[in-house]
Amino acid sequence: MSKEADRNPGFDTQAIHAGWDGKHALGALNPPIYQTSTFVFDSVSHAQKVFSGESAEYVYTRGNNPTLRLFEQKMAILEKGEKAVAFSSGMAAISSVLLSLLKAGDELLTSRTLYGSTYHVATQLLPRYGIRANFADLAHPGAVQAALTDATKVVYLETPANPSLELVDIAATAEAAHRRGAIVVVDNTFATPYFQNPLALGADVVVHSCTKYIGGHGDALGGVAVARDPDYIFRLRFDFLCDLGGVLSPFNAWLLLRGLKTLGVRMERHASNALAVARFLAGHPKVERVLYPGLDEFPQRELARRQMRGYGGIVSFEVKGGYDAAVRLIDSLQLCTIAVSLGDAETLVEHPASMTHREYPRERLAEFGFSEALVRLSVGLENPEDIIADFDQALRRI
Ligand code: LCS
Repeated sequence: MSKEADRNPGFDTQAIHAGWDGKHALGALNPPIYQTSTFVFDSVSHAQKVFSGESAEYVYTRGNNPTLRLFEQKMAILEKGEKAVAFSSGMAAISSVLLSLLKAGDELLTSRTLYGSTYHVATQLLPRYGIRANFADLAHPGAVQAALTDATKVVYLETPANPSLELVDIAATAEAAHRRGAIVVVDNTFATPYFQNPLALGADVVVHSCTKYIGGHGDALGGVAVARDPDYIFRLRFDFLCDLGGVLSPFNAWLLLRGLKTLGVRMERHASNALAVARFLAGHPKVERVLYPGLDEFPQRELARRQMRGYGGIVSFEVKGGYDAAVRLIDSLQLCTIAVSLGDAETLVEHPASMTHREYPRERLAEFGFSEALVRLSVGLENPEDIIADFDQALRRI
């Protein structure tokens, strides 16, 4: 903020102003893109001061860069954490966080529905390093307590989950995990900090795919981890990001900063459009069930109200007629676009069992909270009546 405020500024004000006053950039309204790989020293003794940590200046963009730092500061504020570290993608953030918190012999406890690549990390990558992943229905109260073992060091969850939209009670999970000395990591990609702050509910680390709503325009990959403990973020940056090398580019940090300015207004519109589409689908005779935390009939409606301030832009639904009907419906859409990713201005539609979640064993999808009839919809910013009209015509074709 450019001036000391005696009251806490609101979310949108912070998203626009926090960390930036333009004074150091010739008065520019927008921050510059520090498009540089390295930083210059006056002398070896100057370099020694920076390398020893005596002076907090920049060395090399793999360690930090002013454009990235501004993005990290904003994300830490918006997520109600102390510090953040940016990554080149959501997966770079997630894999680095998991590798930083687990070692051979440890166990990861995770919710049964996860984004496909995160599921792959848990089931394929971590076991190669002697780390076991246990899956449980963490949406079920009491499940976390029953599934925790002495070896569980991390409880990892998505809420709402991709693609089932199942919720996990963050506060209750954190309480149970902390009692057994485990750390809780929450992927907050679907809700965004505009609608949910897991750290304020007791989680230890929040991760995001910033590729989605944070950027908001489908033009940049990025990720971030935010924590309450600044020492953890320091270690994550220097012991993992710097060595594994999944660094965000300055240009993408700038695009994400631009996206953050409109996150609040975009999320309001994504959510109101999603509710309108979800209500239309819920009333349609060819639709079996609709999953959207903002619908009154959503099975975890009370939890949604308790831990979220709004319900986001993702709607999943099952059509009557299974796989064939789902595929025919998707192929019949004219305005809505068939694509993975989510959180963009365009309404994006995909078939998780064939696309993002094809790693999941087909015959056991029900165990993971979805089915081959499931269609996932990232409701965009178009006029809602046009999105609904497209689904109306496509549903007529099945
Ligand atoms: N977490 C969630 C909840 C996600 O949905 C994704 C990507 C990631 C993490 C990974 O982020 P990335 O590395 O792509 O920035 N989800 C995608 C999806 O559902 N379709 O395409 C990508």
